[in-house]
Amino acid sequence: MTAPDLNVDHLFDGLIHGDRLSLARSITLVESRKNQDRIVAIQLMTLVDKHLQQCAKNMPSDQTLAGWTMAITGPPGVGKSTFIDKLGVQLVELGHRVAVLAIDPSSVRSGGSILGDKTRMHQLASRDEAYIRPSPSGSTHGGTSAATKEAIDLCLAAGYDTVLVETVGVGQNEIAVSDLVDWTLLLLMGRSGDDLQGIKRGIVEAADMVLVNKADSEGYEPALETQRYYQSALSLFPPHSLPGWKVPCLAISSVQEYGWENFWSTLKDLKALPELPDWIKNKRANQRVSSFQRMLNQALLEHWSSSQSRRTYLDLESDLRTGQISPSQAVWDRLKDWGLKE
Ligand SMILES: Nc1nc2c(ncn2[C@@H]2O[C@H](COP(=O)(O)OP(=O)(O)O)[C@@H](O)[C@H]2O)c(=O)[nH]1
Ligand SMILES: [Mg+2]
Repeated sequence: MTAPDLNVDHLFDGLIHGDRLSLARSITLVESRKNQDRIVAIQLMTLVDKHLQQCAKNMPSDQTLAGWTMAITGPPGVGKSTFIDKLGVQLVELGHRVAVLAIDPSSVRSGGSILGDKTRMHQLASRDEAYIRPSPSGSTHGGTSAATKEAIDLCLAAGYDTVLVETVGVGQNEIAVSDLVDWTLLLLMGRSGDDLQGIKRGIVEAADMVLVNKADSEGYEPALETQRYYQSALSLFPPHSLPGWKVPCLAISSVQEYGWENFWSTLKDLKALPELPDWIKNKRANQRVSSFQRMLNQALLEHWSSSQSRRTYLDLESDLRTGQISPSQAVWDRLKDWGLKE
């Protein structure tokens, strides 16, 4: 598919009427790095943005949680896909339409991202009310890319009221996924390490909820032990930005029933917090700003390093590496070249 073949209005129309092919095409479009695709993608995202804002305006105030987006992060093998499969099916049974964006570096490596995750999510994949999409090809190092936010918005516009993003959330150059979603859920498993399981403290701090998965059969005791450990570790963390919310750590099984009642009642407690609607509104507003900032950074860098000035750019990179120039001086010089500084 190339941009000239695309009619944006037609694509948008298909998208908001829930046509899966239009959604798939739209996501492919926003993932594309081609200039001509980007121009069409911007037109599409402008329509989508307006549409979503209109939907939000028409939403009764007790429905703040419609359009709920949640990241499920955690180390490979911890059970994210399995958890999402079970959660997704329950959400569908509650009447939700669920989209899953799976950004899984381990499956990217094996070259079979879609197969890997679709087989793990076979129950959800078989539901008409669900849409599962493997890792955006534009993502760097299997991490979260700028396109992920656009893909999330496209899913919302296509009528999926719940969007789940699966990612390891620990890549080096990636955007913190928690900056793209309403809610971040960190999945761990029992006793796979004495400390923070090799998980950087920052990842734990970004979590709004922690689950210790695989609390079944021989995994049960270790999971409970880890859950107790995290529960007390979390109590020493700075307070959560949502007033009244203490980041909980629950043990759960993604293959059995254990922990699910507790999980749903914790979500119910969350929804009952009077500050939640404002907190979400504020978070989304801030995310729009950080989204712009990220895109601006990326666009400037991409433009400069891929246009005629590429040679200069590469020379500068080499000067930076060898210490000929400091990063701050390099930025200043560039701004002067562009006429933005005297
Ligand atoms: N016993 C048990 N196994 C699980 C559970 N959740 C996932 N698994 C298994 O753990 C392995 C990795 O699961 P997967 O969902 O692919 O992990 P991901 O890499 O985090 O997405 C698979 O073999 C799953 O069947 C659980 O709650 N209990
Ligand atoms: Mg997975």
